[in-house]
Amino acid sequence: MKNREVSKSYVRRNTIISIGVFLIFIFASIYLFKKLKGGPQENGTSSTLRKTLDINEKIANKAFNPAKTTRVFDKSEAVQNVRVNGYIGIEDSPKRENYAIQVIRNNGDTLKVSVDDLKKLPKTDVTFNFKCIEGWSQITNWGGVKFTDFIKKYHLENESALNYVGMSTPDKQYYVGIDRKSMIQPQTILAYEMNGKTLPANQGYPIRLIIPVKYGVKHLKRIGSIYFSNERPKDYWYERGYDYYCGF
Ligand SMILES: Nc1nc2c(c(=O)[nH]1)N[C@H]1C(S)=C(S)[C@@H](COP(=O)(O)O)O[C@H]1N2
Ligand SMILES: [Mo]
Repeated sequence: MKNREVSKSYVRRNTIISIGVFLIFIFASIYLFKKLKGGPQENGTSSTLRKTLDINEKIANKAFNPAKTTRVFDKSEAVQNVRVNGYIGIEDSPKRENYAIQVIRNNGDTLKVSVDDLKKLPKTDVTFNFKCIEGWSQITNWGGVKFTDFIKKYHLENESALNYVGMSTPDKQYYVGIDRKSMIQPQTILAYEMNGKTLPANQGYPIRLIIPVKYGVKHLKRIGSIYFSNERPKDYWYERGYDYYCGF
């Protein structure tokens, strides 16, 4: 094989190009880093990242098919020692006699739904892999009322036609906003049981949200109020820099 003759000018040109590309890369990285760090902020993170998350949400939400169910497991596969994570808004224990979910109708009226009211509706249960954005997951079992059955029973069809559902704890310390399609997915339940027993206080007694198409953050423990809106309801972790959508 003939050795290739490499001219000095060829080497020089290539060296300059290499250094040039390297410098452009470095400066672009610094620029991007500065833009993300020092640039405008929106709900606890940079506007640039926020825009990306919002675009992801639009795509995910378009593609989301509420008829498609999350993988379920046999009840026997559910863990017995269910991890407890997050105590915001559930530090004191409520008196069950006084407890009722306040549902705000579109006309401003408030509907009060007690645990006993909910228990009169058909009961379903779901065993699925509960995932937290902190990086853990576990198979858990929950029993309660399908959100769609709740809508039907209380004639909230007009309300649930709006784009979002907002929920908060009775003391308003923890709150979530969830897109309509995820809420009407058939595995979304207002849960009052875990592993066939009354919900423990630290797991949202008397009623919590279980929404298998979302990460743990959206499974609000101890629902105090529910409202419907075309605008995004406020969301505790969104305000602190997390994704609004939090779905898979
Ligand atoms: N009221 C309330 N609900 C909450 C939280 C919270 O801090 N307060 N944390 C959320 C988070 S981040 C997770 S992962 C799940 C944990 O549910 P678990 O304690 O039943 O495992 O609850 C969610 N619901
Ligand atoms: Mo979480």
